[in-house]
Amino acid sequence: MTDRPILVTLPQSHYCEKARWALDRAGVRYQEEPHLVFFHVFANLRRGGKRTTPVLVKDGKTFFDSTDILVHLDRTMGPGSFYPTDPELREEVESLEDELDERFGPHTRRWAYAEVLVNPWRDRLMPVMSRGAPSWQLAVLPVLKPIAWRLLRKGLDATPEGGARSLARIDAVFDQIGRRLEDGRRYLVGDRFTAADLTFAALAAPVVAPPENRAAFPALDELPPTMRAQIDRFRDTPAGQLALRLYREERNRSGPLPPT
Ligand SMILES: N[C@@H](CCC(=O)N[C@@H](CS)C(=O)NCC(=O)O)C(=O)O
Repeated sequence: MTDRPILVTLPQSHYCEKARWALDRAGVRYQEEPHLVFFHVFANLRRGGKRTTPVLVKDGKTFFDSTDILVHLDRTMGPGSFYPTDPELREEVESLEDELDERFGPHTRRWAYAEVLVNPWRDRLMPVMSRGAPSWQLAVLPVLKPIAWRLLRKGLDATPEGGARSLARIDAVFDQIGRRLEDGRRYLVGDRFTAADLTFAALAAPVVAPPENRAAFPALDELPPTMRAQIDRFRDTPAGQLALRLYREERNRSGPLPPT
Protein backbone atom coordinates (compact mmCIF):
# COMPACT_ATOMS: atom_id res chain seq x y z
CA MET A 1 0.00 0.00 0.00
CA THR A 2 1.14 3.50 -0.70
CA ASP A 3 -0.10 6.94 0.21
CA ARG A 4 1.10 8.27 -3.09
CA PRO A 5 -1.49 9.51 -5.55
CA ILE A 6 -2.44 6.84 -8.09
CA LEU A 7 -2.95 7.50 -11.78
CA VAL A 8 -4.97 4.76 -13.47
CA THR A 9 -4.04 4.64 -17.16
CA LEU A 10 -4.19 2.92 -20.47
CA PRO A 11 -0.47 3.14 -21.33
CA GLN A 12 -1.07 4.22 -24.93
CA SER A 13 -3.71 6.86 -24.14
CA HIS A 14 -2.97 10.46 -25.07
CA TYR A 15 -5.53 11.71 -22.50
CA CYS A 16 -3.52 9.81 -19.86
CA GLU A 17 -0.37 11.45 -21.23
CA LYS A 18 -2.08 14.83 -20.72
CA ALA A 19 -2.65 13.98 -17.03
CA ARG A 20 0.81 12.43 -16.63
CA TRP A 21 2.46 15.52 -18.12
CA ALA A 22 0.51 17.78 -15.72
CA LEU A 23 1.43 15.64 -12.70
CA ASP A 24 5.10 15.55 -13.74
CA ARG A 25 5.09 19.29 -14.21
CA ALA A 26 3.41 19.83 -10.84
CA GLY A 27 6.22 17.79 -9.26
CA VAL A 28 3.72 15.30 -7.77
CA ARG A 29 5.23 11.93 -6.82
CA TYR A 30 2.55 9.51 -7.98
CA GLN A 31 2.26 5.89 -8.88
CA GLU A 32 0.97 4.93 -12.30
CA GLU A 33 -1.39 1.95 -12.46
CA PRO A 34 -1.47 0.89 -16.14
CA HIS A 35 -4.07 -1.55 -17.43
CA LEU A 36 -4.64 -3.38 -20.63
CA VAL A 37 -7.68 -2.02 -22.44
CA PHE A 38 -10.98 -3.59 -21.15
CA PHE A 39 -9.42 -4.40 -17.77
CA HIS A 40 -9.27 -0.68 -17.07
CA VAL A 41 -13.07 -0.75 -16.78
CA PHE A 42 -12.89 -2.87 -13.61
CA ALA A 43 -10.14 -0.67 -12.16
CA ASN A 44 -12.30 2.39 -12.80
CA LEU A 45 -15.51 0.86 -11.45
CA ARG A 46 -13.63 -0.09 -8.28
CA ARG A 47 -12.96 3.62 -7.84
CA GLY A 48 -16.64 4.39 -8.37
CA GLY A 49 -16.01 6.04 -11.69
CA LYS A 50 -16.96 6.03 -15.31
CA ARG A 51 -15.31 4.03 -18.04
CA THR A 52 -12.54 6.23 -19.32
CA THR A 53 -8.99 6.81 -18.15
CA PRO A 54 -7.14 8.76 -16.78
CA VAL A 55 -8.41 8.44 -13.22
CA LEU A 56 -6.45 10.16 -10.45
CA VAL A 57 -6.82 9.17 -6.80
CA LYS A 58 -5.24 11.88 -4.66
CA ASP A 59 -5.74 13.35 -1.18
CA GLY A 60 -8.86 11.23 -0.58
CA LYS A 61 -10.50 12.43 -3.79
CA THR A 62 -10.93 10.78 -7.18
CA PHE A 63 -10.82 12.68 -10.47
CA PHE A 64 -12.31 11.06 -13.55
CA ASP A 65 -11.33 13.44 -16.34
CA SER A 66 -8.02 14.89 -17.54
CA THR A 67 -9.31 18.47 -17.37
CA ASP A 68 -10.50 17.99 -13.76
CA ILE A 69 -6.98 16.73 -12.97
CA LEU A 70 -5.38 19.87 -14.45
CA VAL A 71 -7.82 22.16 -12.63
CA HIS A 72 -7.06 20.41 -9.34
CA LEU A 73 -3.29 20.61 -9.90
CA ASP A 74 -3.56 24.28 -10.85
CA ARG A 75 -5.25 24.94 -7.49
CA THR A 76 -2.66 23.00 -5.52
CA MET A 77 0.36 24.39 -7.41
CA GLY A 78 -0.89 27.91 -7.06
CA PRO A 79 -3.45 29.46 -9.38
CA GLY A 80 -1.89 30.64 -12.61
CA SER A 81 0.17 27.49 -13.09
CA PHE A 82 -1.90 25.91 -15.88
CA TYR A 83 -4.68 28.50 -16.21
CA PRO A 84 -3.95 32.25 -16.35
CA THR A 85 -5.27 34.31 -13.45
CA ASP A 86 -6.53 36.93 -15.92
CA PRO A 87 -10.23 35.96 -16.39
CA GLU A 88 -10.32 36.62 -20.14
CA LEU A 89 -7.19 34.63 -20.84
CA ARG A 90 -8.41 31.87 -18.56
CA GLU A 91 -11.67 31.64 -20.47
CA GLU A 92 -9.74 31.40 -23.73
CA VAL A 93 -7.53 28.62 -22.36
CA GLU A 94 -10.52 26.70 -20.99
CA SER A 95 -12.52 26.91 -24.18
CA LEU A 96 -9.56 25.85 -26.32
CA GLU A 97 -8.83 22.96 -23.96
CA ASP A 98 -12.47 21.79 -24.14
CA GLU A 99 -12.56 22.10 -27.91
CA LEU A 100 -9.34 20.11 -28.28
CA ASP A 101 -10.55 17.47 -25.81
CA GLU A 102 -13.83 17.00 -27.60
CA ARG A 103 -13.09 17.66 -31.25
CA PHE A 104 -9.41 16.86 -31.75
CA GLY A 105 -8.29 14.11 -29.33
CA PRO A 106 -10.87 11.55 -30.52
CA HIS A 107 -9.68 12.10 -34.11
CA THR A 108 -5.92 11.76 -33.55
CA ARG A 109 -6.75 8.54 -31.67
CA ARG A 110 -9.06 7.16 -34.32
CA TRP A 111 -6.71 8.01 -37.18
CA ALA A 112 -3.79 6.29 -35.42
CA TYR A 113 -5.82 3.17 -34.61
CA ALA A 114 -7.23 3.01 -38.13
CA GLU A 115 -3.65 3.00 -39.45
CA VAL A 116 -2.23 0.36 -37.10
CA LEU A 117 -5.17 -1.99 -36.49
CA VAL A 118 -4.41 -3.86 -39.68
CA ASN A 119 -2.30 -6.89 -40.39
CA PRO A 120 0.63 -7.29 -39.76
CA TRP A 121 1.12 -4.05 -37.81
CA ARG A 122 -1.52 -4.66 -35.17
CA ASP A 123 0.38 -7.61 -33.70
CA ARG A 124 3.20 -5.23 -32.80
CA LEU A 125 0.77 -3.19 -30.76
CA MET A 126 0.21 -5.55 -27.85
CA PRO A 127 3.62 -4.98 -26.17
CA VAL A 128 2.91 -1.25 -26.48
CA MET A 129 -0.62 -1.42 -25.11
CA SER A 130 0.37 -3.67 -22.23
CA ARG A 131 3.36 -1.64 -20.98
CA GLY A 132 3.45 -2.05 -17.20
CA ALA A 133 0.08 -3.85 -17.00
CA PRO A 134 -0.34 -6.61 -14.34
CA SER A 135 1.03 -10.00 -15.38
CA TRP A 136 -2.37 -11.73 -15.05
CA GLN A 137 -3.72 -9.38 -17.70
CA LEU A 138 -0.78 -10.23 -19.97
CA ALA A 139 -1.45 -13.93 -19.40
CA VAL A 140 -4.86 -13.71 -21.09
CA LEU A 141 -3.49 -11.71 -24.03
CA PRO A 142 -3.45 -14.57 -26.54
CA VAL A 143 -7.16 -15.22 -25.91
CA LEU A 144 -8.06 -11.56 -25.80
CA LYS A 145 -6.25 -10.37 -28.91
CA PRO A 146 -8.80 -11.20 -31.65
CA ILE A 147 -11.70 -9.87 -29.56
CA ALA A 148 -9.70 -6.77 -28.62
CA TRP A 149 -8.96 -5.91 -32.24
CA ARG A 150 -12.59 -6.34 -33.24
CA LEU A 151 -13.99 -4.33 -30.32
CA LEU A 152 -11.43 -1.54 -30.67
CA ARG A 153 -12.06 -1.25 -34.37
CA LYS A 154 -15.80 -1.23 -33.92
CA GLY A 155 -15.88 0.90 -30.75
CA LEU A 156 -13.72 3.63 -32.27
CA ASP A 157 -14.95 3.19 -35.84
CA ALA A 158 -11.27 2.78 -36.67
CA THR A 159 -11.96 1.77 -40.27
CA PRO A 160 -10.34 3.20 -43.42
CA GLU A 161 -13.40 5.47 -43.85
CA GLY A 162 -13.38 6.56 -40.19
CA GLY A 163 -9.62 7.16 -40.41
CA ALA A 164 -10.06 9.32 -43.53
CA ARG A 165 -12.75 11.43 -41.82
CA SER A 166 -10.49 11.91 -38.81
CA LEU A 167 -7.54 12.84 -41.02
CA ALA A 168 -9.62 15.66 -42.53
CA ARG A 169 -10.57 16.83 -39.04
CA ILE A 170 -6.93 16.80 -37.86
CA ASP A 171 -5.92 18.81 -40.93
CA ALA A 172 -8.64 21.37 -40.12
CA VAL A 173 -7.49 21.73 -36.50
CA PHE A 174 -3.84 21.97 -37.59
CA ASP A 175 -4.83 24.76 -40.01
CA GLN A 176 -6.74 26.55 -37.26
CA ILE A 177 -3.75 26.28 -34.86
CA GLY A 178 -1.42 27.35 -37.68
CA ARG A 179 -3.49 30.51 -38.21
CA ARG A 180 -3.22 31.35 -34.51
CA LEU A 181 0.55 31.13 -34.77
CA GLU A 182 0.77 33.50 -37.75
CA ASP A 183 1.38 36.50 -35.46
CA GLY A 184 4.59 34.85 -34.24
CA ARG A 185 3.30 33.81 -30.78
CA ARG A 186 5.16 31.02 -29.00
CA TYR A 187 2.18 29.76 -27.00
CA LEU A 188 -1.45 29.26 -27.94
CA VAL A 189 -2.84 31.76 -25.43
CA GLY A 190 -0.92 34.64 -23.87
CA ASP A 191 2.82 34.61 -23.56
CA ARG A 192 3.42 31.49 -21.52
CA PHE A 193 2.78 27.74 -21.40
CA THR A 194 -0.79 26.91 -20.30
CA ALA A 195 -3.26 24.01 -20.20
CA ALA A 196 -4.10 24.83 -23.84
CA ASP A 197 -0.52 24.11 -24.99
CA LEU A 198 -0.23 20.99 -22.86
CA THR A 199 -3.56 19.66 -24.15
CA PHE A 200 -2.77 20.40 -27.79
CA ALA A 201 0.68 18.79 -27.65
CA ALA A 202 -0.44 15.69 -25.71
CA LEU A 203 -3.45 15.08 -27.98
CA ALA A 204 -1.34 15.71 -31.11
CA ALA A 205 1.28 13.16 -29.97
CA PRO A 206 -0.22 10.21 -31.94
CA VAL A 207 0.14 12.19 -35.18
CA VAL A 208 3.56 13.83 -34.67
CA ALA A 209 5.21 11.17 -32.46
CA PRO A 210 7.40 13.45 -30.31
CA PRO A 211 10.48 11.64 -28.96
CA GLU A 212 9.67 12.94 -25.44
CA ASN A 213 6.13 11.48 -25.44
CA ARG A 214 5.69 9.24 -22.37
CA ALA A 215 2.55 7.53 -23.62
CA ALA A 216 3.34 4.07 -24.95
CA PHE A 217 3.77 4.39 -28.73
CA PRO A 218 5.40 2.07 -31.28
CA ALA A 219 8.88 2.96 -32.59
CA LEU A 220 8.56 4.80 -35.90
CA ASP A 221 10.03 1.88 -37.85
CA GLU A 222 7.30 -0.36 -36.40
CA LEU A 223 4.60 1.73 -38.08
CA PRO A 224 3.12 1.24 -41.55
CA PRO A 225 5.01 3.33 -44.17
CA THR A 226 1.81 5.23 -45.07
CA MET A 227 1.41 6.27 -41.44
CA ARG A 228 5.07 7.34 -41.20
CA ALA A 229 4.64 9.49 -44.30
CA GLN A 230 1.59 11.19 -42.74
CA ILE A 231 3.49 11.76 -39.49
CA ASP A 232 6.28 13.44 -41.51
CA ARG A 233 3.67 15.62 -43.20
CA PHE A 234 2.06 16.61 -39.87
CA ARG A 235 5.48 17.31 -38.37
CA ASP A 236 6.22 19.67 -41.22
CA THR A 237 3.31 22.03 -40.49
CA PRO A 238 3.42 25.05 -38.10
CA ALA A 239 1.03 23.24 -35.71
CA GLY A 240 3.12 20.07 -35.85
CA GLN A 241 6.26 22.10 -35.18
CA LEU A 242 4.54 23.70 -32.19
CA ALA A 243 3.60 20.30 -30.71
CA LEU A 244 7.17 19.02 -31.17
CA ARG A 245 8.69 22.18 -29.64
CA LEU A 246 6.32 22.10 -26.66
CA TYR A 247 7.37 18.51 -25.99
CA ARG A 248 11.05 19.34 -26.42
CA GLU A 249 11.01 22.45 -24.23
CA GLU A 250 8.27 21.75 -21.71
CA ARG A 251 7.77 18.01 -21.22
CA ASN A 252 10.71 17.41 -18.94
CA ARG A 253 10.26 20.47 -16.77
CA SER A 254 8.92 19.85 -13.32
CA GLY A 255 8.00 21.96 -10.35
CA PRO A 256 5.53 24.80 -10.14
CA LEU A 257 6.01 27.83 -12.32
CA PRO A 258 5.71 31.31 -10.92
CA PRO A 259 2.04 32.30 -11.16
CA THR A 260 1.05 34.84 -13.80
N1 LIG B 1 -12.71 13.45 -21.61
C1 LIG B 1 -11.92 12.35 -21.13
C2 LIG B 1 -11.56 11.45 -22.29
C3 LIG B 1 -10.73 10.27 -21.86
C4 LIG B 1 -10.72 9.13 -22.86
O1 LIG B 1 -11.36 9.18 -23.93
N2 LIG B 1 -9.97 8.07 -22.52
C5 LIG B 1 -9.88 6.88 -23.35
C6 LIG B 1 -8.42 6.54 -23.61
S1 LIG B 1 -7.69 7.58 -24.81
C7 LIG B 1 -10.43 5.66 -22.63
O2 LIG B 1 -10.22 5.47 -21.45
N3 LIG B 1 -11.12 4.80 -23.39
C8 LIG B 1 -11.55 3.55 -22.91
C9 LIG B 1 -13.04 3.38 -22.84
O3 LIG B 1 -13.77 4.26 -23.33
O4 LIG B 1 -13.45 2.35 -22.30
C10 LIG B 1 -10.66 12.92 -20.41
O5 LIG B 1 -10.21 14.00 -20.83
O6 LIG B 1 -10.19 12.32 -19.45
